[in-house]
Amino acid sequence: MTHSTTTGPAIDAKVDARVTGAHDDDDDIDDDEQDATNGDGKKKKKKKAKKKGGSGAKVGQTEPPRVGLSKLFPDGVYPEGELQEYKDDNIWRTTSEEKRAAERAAMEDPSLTYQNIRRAAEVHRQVRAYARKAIRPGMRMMEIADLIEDGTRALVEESGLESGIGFPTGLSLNNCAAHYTPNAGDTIVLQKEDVLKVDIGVHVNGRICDSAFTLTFEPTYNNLLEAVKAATNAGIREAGIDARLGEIGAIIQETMESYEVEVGGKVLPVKSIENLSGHTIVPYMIHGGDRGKSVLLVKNNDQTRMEEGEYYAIETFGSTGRGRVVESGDCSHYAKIYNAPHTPLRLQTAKSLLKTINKHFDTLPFCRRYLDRLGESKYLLALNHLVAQGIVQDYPPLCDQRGAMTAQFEHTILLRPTVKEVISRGNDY
Ligand code: HZT
Ligand code: MN
Ligand code: MN
Repeated sequence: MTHSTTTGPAIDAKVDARVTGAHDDDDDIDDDEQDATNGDGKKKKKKKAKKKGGSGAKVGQTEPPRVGLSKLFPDGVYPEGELQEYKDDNIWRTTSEEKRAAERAAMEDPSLTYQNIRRAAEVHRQVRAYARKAIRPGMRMMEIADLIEDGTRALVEESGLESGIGFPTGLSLNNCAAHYTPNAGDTIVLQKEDVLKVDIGVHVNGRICDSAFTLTFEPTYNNLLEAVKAATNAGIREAGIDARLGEIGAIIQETMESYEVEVGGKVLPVKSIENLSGHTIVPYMIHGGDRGKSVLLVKNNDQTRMEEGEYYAIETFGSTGRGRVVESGDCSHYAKIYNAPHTPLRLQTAKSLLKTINKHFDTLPFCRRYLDRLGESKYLLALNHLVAQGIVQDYPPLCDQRGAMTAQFEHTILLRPTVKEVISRGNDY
């Protein structure tokens, strides 16, 4: 395999990658990146060293990305995400000696340290930068999934349950908003008219970075994307210790629904999808399990408050359709249910499959492709049995009505004692 290098020697990598990390909002870097990659796809070698202090992303990384992050960050210190001050009532936290002490404690305790999630987030930024460049109409969905997941496995230095993919790569198209990834035999080819949601999960020691963006190849849906990006950012801004979940939903909806989009000469309102939500994340569990909290995308009466130390995936979905999803199509995503009942399994194939799941995924979501690559075959009956027994949860694709278009943007945030950290923020979204 030939990997062209985007940059100079790896020795420069640490400094440069950090420059381009989380909160570099130099706009002309984005333009620069585009110039370097549009066209025939051959122009991969771009001199970056010259542009001081803003050489664009992933210096020291290859294309496709294959350099493990420990090579780029030998001291094990990963870039902080975007820091946002808590709002009005909570601004005292910034200077509170008690809260600063809590922060120090968190930084010292290896089980609580933020380095795990920051490493996952840096992998996310580097993988998605490549995904954005490489994904083109004409590609099969399977190729797209592999391109992303091969990158994630390499950069996170996949190792058992210590580091790896956080959940199956979501590649939902058009009216489908979430939880589609190809199964073996899938023949779908990406079209230039498609609206593709790219939802990537990376974990380090169970700390999952859950972040997603939307790709289009025609300008028609630019406003839809702007609406959803703005709604997600409004949700992030509103989030904070003691913030009420219902109020965050209201602001998300207000922001989202202040946009409209013109499609084929018709003006359509953008609707917040009313039955999708953001969620807490706890180690090895993409949604906070029994005590999980959800952040709806519409105004509601949930008085539950966010709390110090929580991790949230703040994600919003906009739609040109009804703004409601239903389960539709073949299922690809699954996850073991935390606290599943101890059901004795009579079906030997199900017992054996459960062993595989326990060993390779524990409670992390997985998809059929991941079972295929582990050498499992003809497992569908067993898998369906585990679902029927309440041991595994299935997560079928979630789609709005035919003809509707949906978009998503998502970030993982951490409610630190003194400050809100938008872990997955990049110079792209
Ligand atoms: C479930 C299965 C997966 C969590 C949200 C989500 C992608 O809709 C409580 C609130 C991956 C993730 C999830 F394989 N879901 N974020 N990114 N999907 S969810 C949910 O099931 S549970 C939202
Ligand atoms: Mn996601
Ligand atoms: Mn999520």
